Amino acid sequence: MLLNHLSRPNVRQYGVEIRGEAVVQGEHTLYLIVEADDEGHLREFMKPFQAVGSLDIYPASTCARVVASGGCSAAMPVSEFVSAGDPEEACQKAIEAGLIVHRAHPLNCETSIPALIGGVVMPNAHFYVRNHFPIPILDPATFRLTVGGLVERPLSLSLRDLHNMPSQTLVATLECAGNGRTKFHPPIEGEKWDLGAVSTAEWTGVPLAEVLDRAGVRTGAREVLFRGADGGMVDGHSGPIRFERSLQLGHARDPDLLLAYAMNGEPLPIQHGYPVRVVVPDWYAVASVKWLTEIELVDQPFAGHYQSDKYWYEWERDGQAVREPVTLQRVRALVTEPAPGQEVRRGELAIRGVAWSGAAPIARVEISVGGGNWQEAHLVSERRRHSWQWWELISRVQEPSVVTLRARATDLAGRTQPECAEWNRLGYGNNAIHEVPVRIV
Ligand SMILES: Nc1nc2c(c(=O)[nH]1)N[C@H]1C(S)=C(S)[C@@H](COP(=O)(O)O)O[C@H]1N2
Ligand SMILES: [Mo]
Repeated sequence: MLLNHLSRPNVRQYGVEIRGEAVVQGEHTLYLIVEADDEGHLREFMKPFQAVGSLDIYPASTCARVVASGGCSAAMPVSEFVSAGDPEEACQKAIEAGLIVHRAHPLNCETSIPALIGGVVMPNAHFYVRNHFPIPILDPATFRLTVGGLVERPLSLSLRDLHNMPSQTLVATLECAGNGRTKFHPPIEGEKWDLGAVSTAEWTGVPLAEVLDRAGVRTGAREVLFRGADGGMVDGHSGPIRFERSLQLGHARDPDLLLAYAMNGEPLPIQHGYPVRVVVPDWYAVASVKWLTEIELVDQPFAGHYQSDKYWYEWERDGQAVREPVTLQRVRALVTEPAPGQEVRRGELAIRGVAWSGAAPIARVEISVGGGNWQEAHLVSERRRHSWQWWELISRVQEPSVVTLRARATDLAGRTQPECAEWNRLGYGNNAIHEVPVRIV
């Protein structure tokens, strides 16, 4: 029915013209570039697609014809920028989506490990959420991202300005530095993350480097400071603070850093930073500032709360305090299948999971079944620079018993997972080898 609908004569009847078509291999997604003089005609034409799945319509500003004619004359519908969700509903939705909610105010919830099974990316509804303050509500019509400090040309960018700039899309894994915190002994204060404070999405936005170029960085600038719209009171500060983080200028110019306004092809959901967030691939996600409203070029190392009081590994070694900032994601593998405690039948046993590392792509994942030798798993998904990697191993188990499955990842930089991660005061970066007990019946 849909193929007939797409036939040229039928398309013409709707007063629209198809300029391009694409399907994504392995996904049930069809992209069309459609020209129409009227949005109503276009929506009418697209209706049958809505009956079989979800439909998104975006104005195309980069289509060759539109560019040649001097840009799209029709105003972009503001609904285009409207985020999915309301902060009041975010918690309820998280529960409905099966996220494990640790705290409702501010909302903090993790992805359940079985929900990680299957996709290259996590659907937005299943993506873990880490907030330090209440979710701010930003009005898309009046929203401005300002770029100031040591720049030649201070900027004040509307959402439309950002959408009209060159865009880039990349798949990146975000992981909270506190992921796995509850596995440390003795226990540590802070959000009680198990292992699901990690997810992967396809992010679309403006390369940060584009915006820096447009503003013109002045000599003397050393760091780029990102300020979120959220804030509040924290221990050790007499007045309210904002959520702020900085990056060294050299790192900020990395072409893969994005000011993202879309997540898995949808406007950024409100809990993930609507309307714009930073995405810093490979780094623990604290660097990926949500609800971004200000960028400032500064000449001094930034020393705000989330930069210098938190997000440091702190150890005591030989009576000496030692500290190191939290930066790249440590190498780690998770077993997503079978689930802990699951009963599995004797015979063939499929073990699957994900693995990622901020320093380099995954080189190998090894599995040990019931304390046996390490066996190399097969890396299944496409290897993408900033995304987790799927792996699987088909093993055999003969005797009814309880066995422990262990998965250990190694990256191309030669980093591998420890048996036990070094305890640190704030409980970051616990990438100890994941162990999953299963019952063979
Ligand atoms: N503005 C702002 N940005 C923020 C945070 C925050 O509380 N406020 N939390 C950070 C932390 S610690 C993490 S782990 C990620 C979580 O991103 P997510 O909620 O989209 O998964 O956002 C980061 N960016
Ligand atoms: Mo985090």
